[in-house]
Order: sequence, then structure tokens, then C-alpha cells
Amino acid sequence: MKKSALQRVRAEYQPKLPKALQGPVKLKVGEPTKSVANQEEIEKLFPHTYGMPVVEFERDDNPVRVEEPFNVGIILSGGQAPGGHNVVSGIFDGIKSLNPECRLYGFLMGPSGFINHQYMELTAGYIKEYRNTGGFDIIGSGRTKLENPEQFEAGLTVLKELNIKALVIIGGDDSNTNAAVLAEYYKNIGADVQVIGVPKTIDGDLKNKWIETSFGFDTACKVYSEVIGNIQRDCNSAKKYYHFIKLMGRSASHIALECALETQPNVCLISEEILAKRMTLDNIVSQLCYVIAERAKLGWNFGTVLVPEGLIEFIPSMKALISELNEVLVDHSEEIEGLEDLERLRTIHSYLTPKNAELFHSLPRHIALQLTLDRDSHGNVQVSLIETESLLSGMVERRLEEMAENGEYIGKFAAQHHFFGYEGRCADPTNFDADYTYALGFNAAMLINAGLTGYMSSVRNLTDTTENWIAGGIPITMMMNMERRHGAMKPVIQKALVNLNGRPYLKYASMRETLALNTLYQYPGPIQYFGPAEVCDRPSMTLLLEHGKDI
Ligand code: FBP
Repeated sequence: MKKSALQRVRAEYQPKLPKALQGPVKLKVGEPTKSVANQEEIEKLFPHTYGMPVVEFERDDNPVRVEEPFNVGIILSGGQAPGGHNVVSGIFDGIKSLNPECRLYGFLMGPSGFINHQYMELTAGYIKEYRNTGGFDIIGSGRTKLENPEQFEAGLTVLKELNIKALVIIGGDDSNTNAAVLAEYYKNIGADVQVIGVPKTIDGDLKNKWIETSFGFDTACKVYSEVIGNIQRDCNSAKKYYHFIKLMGRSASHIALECALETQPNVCLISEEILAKRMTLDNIVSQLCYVIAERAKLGWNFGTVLVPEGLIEFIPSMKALISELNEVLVDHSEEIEGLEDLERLRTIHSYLTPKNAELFHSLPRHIALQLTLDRDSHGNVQVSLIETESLLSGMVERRLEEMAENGEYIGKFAAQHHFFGYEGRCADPTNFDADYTYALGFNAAMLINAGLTGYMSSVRNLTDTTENWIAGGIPITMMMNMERRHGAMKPVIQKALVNLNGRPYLKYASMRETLALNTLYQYPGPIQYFGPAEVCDRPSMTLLLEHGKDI
């Protein structure tokens, strides 16, 4: 494969490691843990892996042990996130640093490769081609849900065949939930296989005190912010369009919020706030029309509106509709399958309770249909397929026409729609993500060597210099609670949504009015890999603010 000039030079980048991981390590064991909620239920479901302590690595200046060689398997699970390849190189370098005879195997195309025994050995020469690059193409990724004993047993056969001591699952909250279930299962049957998770997702919703951010969030947000900045320049040059920009992130609005802090658009909707204020679709439209009408008074018929991907699920009435749709789609799946669009809508409509049926009926047909599309394997609505940005702009346009008729609005409204998601998921990782992912991988190798299972690789203190990052592990069960999925209560890692008392949100909220009624766009420009640290190594504004820093 011919490489670009940047690829060639970037391949030479040596990610930085925390001081603690720069040589032999010893383990510091902390206090036993509890799950974030539903402690009794979770403890019952995870009798062997519940309550384990948080652990931290320290440099061991007097190492005595010579490590036996061991083999490790890895799975890349779910959506792509920048830095995945560096997790793999970190694990590889980590196990090789312990014993050069250690081997690394990659299961192909996500959990399905594990179940169906499709794998490859990852050698030094092969990995070299992928260091510091974006994407998951080194072994591919997939969304098969690892959830039942037959799959666990099928996987165990190949693990035994390859003499694999530990499996590393690189995934988001759902995949790491599965990692915890698998760890418990193997421990329960005495299979002698460890399972370690690595926190991945551009969505930024897998975070807590020990997982300060999921990898990929930093890079993805910087890619989107660059393009939003470019659109804002265009918008401010031609002064004739409102750009409705939907941003990935599934349920949480972290990406939209981070991009708003980076680019200062005229409006950024925050789903969590909309839920907290119990706003209706109508309220949101009124809010947008107010801004548009006020800007029109100043002679500005242009602007930018950021829309989080998961918005629709946070509008209370829509949320109720979606949760009933989830049940109807499961309960009547055979009847619905294969029906023509209109018939499908009619049939689903007939099973809805009156209030939800009315709302469902009021939606534009394409949006109603998008809401009935298959859920992903974890039972989530595939929000990336719902065109919320066009739903909103269409409603805004109709409302502005009414306002114009009543003399409440004089202006011109023309909308452009964008959806940024896939553009950012495979970008070459920023220096932050390149270092963070490499450290997460290297650290996972140390967790394996320490004999731990059911742990997530944790690297924290991330706004300090890399040297001072803290490396260790946390039991996955401590992040869990019980939630309703596919019509039943299941133990899952609790998603971290935007905290309305947190500094990132409060910062944006404090600027919101000014940004709406002025034109104060910021243009972050493209990710820089070489140059001054304040440009190249700056972590996300969300992380800086959460760590009490100024932006
Ligand atoms: P993960 O949670 O698996 O990391 O996926 C993140 C994400 O990019 C979401 O933001 C988005 O809603 C979804 O994946 C899109 O899924 P797909 O890649 O299957 O289209």
C-alpha cells in the first residue's frame, strides 16, 4: 500500500508512556469496590468478580520475577474510534516487554471472529504498518453481541487451541458489559482465561472518576470542530444559510457540547438539558425560531445550529414513544417483518397507546419509518439513521412562515443539512489519543500479567503531562447498574451523560445567549501533529474543564 507523506512521517511517532509504565511494574491494591447502583442484584449476578479492588501500577525498581511467555487475544468491538491501532501496538509492546516469546492474536471483524474462530497472529511487521493510524482495519470490528454461554464456549475452544491466557475487548459500554459477563463466566467454570476491557468510543459516554475519557473522543471532536469551523466561515461569508449540523454521539451530547465549546456556534442543543426541562419538540422549535427572528432583526439571515444525534430520544414525549416502539417491535416482530412501509407504519400504529399513536402519526413519514428501523444488537435505536436535523429545520421553516404571516418575523430562511459522524471515527489519532491509547494497551498487558480478570484498563490524570498519568485498573462491575434492555432488566455499565452541573455544560450555558445573538464563531483548524505543544497536545475542552482548568 502506498503511503502519504504524512503517513510515512507519522508512523515514526513514538507514543509517550506514563512514568509508571516505563519499566517493570508492581501492583498497588486499593479498597474493595461496589457497583454504582443496584448493588445486591449486581453482586448476585457477578459472584466471582464483584467487589474487587481498584489497582494502580508503580515502577518496580527491584524486579525479581522472570515472566513466563503467554498469549493474548484481542477483539475490536463496535464503532470505530481513533487510536484503536495504538491500543493494539501498546498491548503488543507491553507483552513483548514482559517476554519476547509472548504472542498476540486478533479476532477478525469483532466478536463474531471470536465465536467463529476467525483470527490472525499479529506480528511486529504487520503491526508496524498500523502504528499511529486511525481505523480498526488492522483486524476489523463488528457489533455482534457476546451474550450467551454457547458463544462463550465456542470462544473458549479457540482460546484453548491458541493457548491464550487473556482476551482483551476494546469496546464501548455495551461491549465492556459483555467483557464483564464473559470474565464472570470463565471464572465460574474455572476456565483460567482472563478478560480485560479497554474504554473505546468517540461518544465520550464511557467515563467516570477512573475512566476520565474514552479514547477517540478527542480526535473525533477535533475533526468535527475543524469542519464546523469551515462551515461557519462559509456561512459568515455568504450570509444566506442556516446550517443544521447533526453530530454523532448516540445518546449523550458530549460531542455536540465539545464542538460548541471549540467553535462557538449560534445554537447547540443539549439533549440532557431538554430532558431535564421536559421540553417538547414544539418548545425546541420555538427556541430556534426566536434566535432566527432576533438575528433577522439585526439583518443576519444565517447561522449554525448543532444538533446531538440522540436528541429525539431525550424529548420526553418521543422517549415514551420510542420505548413503546421498542416493545412493539419485539412483541410483533414476525407480523411486522417484510411489510411494505405504509403497512408497517399502520400495523405498528395499531399497537401503540393513544398518546403515542397520535405523536407517531404526526411525524413526517420518513422520520416515523426511521424510528421503526431495526435496533442494533444491544437494543439501541440506531439514532445515526434518524434525520433529526431535517425534522427540525422543516418544522422551523413552517413555524417561521406562520410567524411571518403574523408579522412576527421578517427575514429569509434557507437551510443546509450536515451529519458528521463517520468522518471522524477513523481519523489518525491526535497526539493525545495516540499516547492515551498506547498507554491503555500497554497497561492492559500489565493487568494481564498481574493475573487480573473483569478489569478495565484505566489511565488517568490526563490533563497532566503524559509522564504523570496514573495507570491501573478498575473492576468493570463497579460501573454497572440494572437497566431495561430488549424488554428485560439487565446489568449494564451506566452511561455517562452530560452533567448539567458540570463545568463543560455550565461554560457553554454561560455563553449561549451571547453566541445566539452575535456572530462569534471560532475556527479551530485541522488537527496538528507537529508543532507547539499548546496546539498539538491540548486535550479536549471537556476534559480540561472537568479537571478544573480554564479554556
Ligand atoms: P460505539 O458506541 O460502538 O463506539 O459507536 C459509536 C457510534 O459512532 C455512535 O456515535 C453512532 O450512533 C453509532 O456508532 C453508529 O453505528 P454504526 O457504526 O453501526 O453505523
